[in-house]
Amino acid sequence: MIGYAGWITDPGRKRRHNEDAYVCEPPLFAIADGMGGAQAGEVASRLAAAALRESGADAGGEQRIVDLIQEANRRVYDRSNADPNTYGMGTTMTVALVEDGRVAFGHVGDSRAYLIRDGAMEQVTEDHSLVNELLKSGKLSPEEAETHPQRSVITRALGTDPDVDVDTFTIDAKNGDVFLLCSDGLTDMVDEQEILELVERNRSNIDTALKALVRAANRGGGEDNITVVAFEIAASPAVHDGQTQEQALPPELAEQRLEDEDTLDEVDGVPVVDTQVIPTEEIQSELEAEKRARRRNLRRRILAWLALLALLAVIAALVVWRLTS
Ligand SMILES: [Mn+2]
Repeated sequence: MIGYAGWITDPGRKRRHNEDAYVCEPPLFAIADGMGGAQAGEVASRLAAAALRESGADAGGEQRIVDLIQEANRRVYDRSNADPNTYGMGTTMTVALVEDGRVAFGHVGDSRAYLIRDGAMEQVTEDHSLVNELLKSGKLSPEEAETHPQRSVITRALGTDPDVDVDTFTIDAKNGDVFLLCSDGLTDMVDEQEILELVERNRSNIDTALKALVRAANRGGGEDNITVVAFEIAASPAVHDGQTQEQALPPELAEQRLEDEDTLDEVDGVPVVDTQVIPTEEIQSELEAEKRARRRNLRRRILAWLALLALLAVIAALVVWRLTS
């Protein structure tokens, strides 16, 4: 069963708005990282999270999650098409549903889910991002990937098409497992080893762990909104003593605060790289074209060398002929 469950969200140090949204309604958990100009990213992620909260789920596994995500996708897509101010908006979404000792996942975009088990941490979702495509095709090393200027290009999102392709998988849970759902504002700023250490060090109080993660992300630059949802699989339910979530605002208040911020002038002038969606097929055909061009080049170089060698052979033959005649 689910022991402790909690969440934290923070705008970070560079952005005035928080375009992340979350769902923490055990046994249903989710995270959404919105994108789109002006404040459309907030609209997208909040619409998607609201769709999940409204429908709710306590059973049904992967299929139920796919249905929820499709519904969330339709809502974002419809609004985007109806409202020119939000046209082109989208959001990532990573969903977990705990049921009968198993955790089912649905995933779209570059937010992440991690499993911490027996002192080790493993990313269980696959990033739908340009950088991950380049990594998989061997074009980038893991070190290069960390600082790649187009880290924010994702290959899949909710809201950009009438249908969305959802990754699904299920993990058999063990007592003591901790699952983290987090936006890239955490994982771009804090390396995995440090995330693991911070959670392990505060294993007895995950609220403290969540705060430590946000602090670390802000220390690392806080370039993006930081949101983490954590839940633990335990033999008995956690005792909630009223101390939990003391720092984070409840959803209504958090939204209130966002609305207040919306009325402020946009004057911070911080250059923020907007997330873009480029489908995997496009990236792959681009890589293919590059490969073909390289092969063509190689062929051309080989021909040039052969021509040069032939020329040298002719000259050598002429020289030999002159010397011997
Ligand atoms: Mn983000």
